Amino acid sequence: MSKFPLTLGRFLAENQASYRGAGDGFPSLITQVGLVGKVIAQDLRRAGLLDIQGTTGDTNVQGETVKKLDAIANDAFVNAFQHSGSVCALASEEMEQPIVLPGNWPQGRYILLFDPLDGSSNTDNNMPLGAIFSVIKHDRTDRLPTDDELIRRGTEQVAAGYLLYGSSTMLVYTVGQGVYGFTLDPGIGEYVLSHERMTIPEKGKVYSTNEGNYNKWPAGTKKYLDSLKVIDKATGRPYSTRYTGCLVADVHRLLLGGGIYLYPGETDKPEGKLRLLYEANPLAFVVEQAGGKASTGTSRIMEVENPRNCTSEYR
Ligand code: AFP
Repeated sequence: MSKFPLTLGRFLAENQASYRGAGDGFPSLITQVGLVGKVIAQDLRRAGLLDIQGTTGDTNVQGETVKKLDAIANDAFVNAFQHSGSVCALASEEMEQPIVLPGNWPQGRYILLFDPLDGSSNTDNNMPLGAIFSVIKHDRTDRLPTDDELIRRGTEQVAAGYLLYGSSTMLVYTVGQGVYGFTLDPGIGEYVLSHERMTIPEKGKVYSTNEGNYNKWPAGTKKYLDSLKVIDKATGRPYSTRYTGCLVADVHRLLLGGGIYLYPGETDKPEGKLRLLYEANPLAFVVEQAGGKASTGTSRIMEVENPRNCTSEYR
């Protein structure tokens, strides 16, 4: 007889201690994230048959071409959350300005920052995609958050995680008490606990990076990368390369099998590509909670002071 599935809803009901740090509103918030995942996964399963591939013709605030699926996924998050009563503000990699909910709308104490569709260069080739979310709290009840209050250090996150649209759809999150992974069972339309307390193996065999940029990297980065390819049985080298172009998928592989992901700064672009608020901070929280390390190369990602000069782009 098959085991009765431990659904996300039942897991949250039975394990209140597992989200206490994030507060009582967390089950409702994570359920909404899961709903977005179901809606988008359904579209992705039929992507080649629907008019949802290709670009919208617009450029986003990061200066990148907007894919139709970027816009669809962003709308899904906004629609799921703006009347949910879970949040008071939303900020997305795809939106020029954050949405601070009008005072007379249902309000929650959370602020949700998200990358609605991670790895969008994969949209037209049936490759993995993801979404990343970061949750911070707005503790004042007398007024809504200002734009400045949306930009915090990673250590202030109360929850973070991702949706992975791969051969199956997964919802993975942490509230600072370990990392939990749920797989969407399409037969019953529920997320079922599949990965309890995900822990990164101490030693991995894979590095994941866009090595096409090698000649743009500073000498130290090149040297490090070269060292991963040295043949040395004692230290388990050389590493293998695996790179999907979807950060969520590459980080998920590392959570399960260990290894290294890097998107180095370039000589002419030392800050690199990954966005601190929408990508690096939330995944750093997950990685640390799974026993790994997340570094800028010189310091802990989650301790990077969110520089005010990032706000024009909401990086
Ligand atoms: P998008 O979400 O804008 O597609 O960016 C994806 C991403 O930030 C991350 O998911 C990938 O690891 C990385 O960019 C891929 O960038 P390259 O195409 O430059 O390798």
